[in-house]
Amino acid sequence: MKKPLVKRHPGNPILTKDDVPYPVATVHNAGIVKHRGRYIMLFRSHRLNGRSIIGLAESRDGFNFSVHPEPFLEPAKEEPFATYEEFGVEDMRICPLAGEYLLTYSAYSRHGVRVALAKTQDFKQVERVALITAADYRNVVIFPQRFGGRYVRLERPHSEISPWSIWIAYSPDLIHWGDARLLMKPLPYHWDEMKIGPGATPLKTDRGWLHIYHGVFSTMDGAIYRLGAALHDLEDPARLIGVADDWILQPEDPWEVTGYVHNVVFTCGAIAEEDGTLKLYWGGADTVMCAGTANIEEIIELCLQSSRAPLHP
Ligand code: BMA
Repeated sequence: MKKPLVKRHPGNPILTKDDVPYPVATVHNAGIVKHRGRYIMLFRSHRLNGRSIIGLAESRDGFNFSVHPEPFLEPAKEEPFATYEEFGVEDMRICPLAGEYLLTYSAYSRHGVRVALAKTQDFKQVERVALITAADYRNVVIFPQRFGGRYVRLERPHSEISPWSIWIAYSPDLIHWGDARLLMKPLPYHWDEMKIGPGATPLKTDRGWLHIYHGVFSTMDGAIYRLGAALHDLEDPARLIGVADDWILQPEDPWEVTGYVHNVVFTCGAIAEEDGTLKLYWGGADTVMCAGTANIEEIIELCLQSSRAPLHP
């Protein structure tokens, strides 16, 4: 048997609801970043009313985390955010840029799902900036660098005509976004045929921006969420250098196969270590947090050697 690209951490699941000092039903879909030598994880939890909040966990080694006594972000009380966060806040991504951290998350309300932007410098004070999409968007990841003076993001709008694909958009100020373009679509009869969406904040490597995304396949037993890898040009992230045809991770462990939503591995964050190791984090079955390691070069090779067309005719 070929050895798996992503090696699961033996201590998985690395974080569960039992580690959280306030009442929650799940711990999953966490953004992650290294801040002053520590790993900071911003994870999603369902409260016992079924709506989501974001908690904070901290670690020295990236695998053993302890959770802060209070949630990090709960639905806002102030407008305009209160109206759009009424049903919960979900799936936060962390983008380190120019000495601060940009936080993007899904804001749910009776008006649909849209994406909000907040900022922090220290993970203590958090300031909401703006709602940066209209409804029917999720999974916004911002590149941790500006290109030609502009911020760049990957996003996942949804329409009946063009279901759940990955687009790119640009902004001069993080508030106003435009110049949007379709980059990657689900491929028919492929592991990602139902939908795809941005996953972890893209990681800068010598050979391009590595983006770990999710793809979904629909079966008679429900959907299966897996993770794939794509490599974007360093200078022009709208140019895809390679998209791996094979997935890099699928639900296999019992806590990925069974849980709140069966058969889900879903990432919102990964870390590129200086020694060339990728630390990848994913929610298992929307219930627990898991981690694994991979060799960044091997994932890049997969993107280049077995590349599929990002857009099919
Ligand atoms: C997606 C999002 C994710 C979740 C996944 C599987 O639509 O809601 O947060 O992990 O479904 O339930």
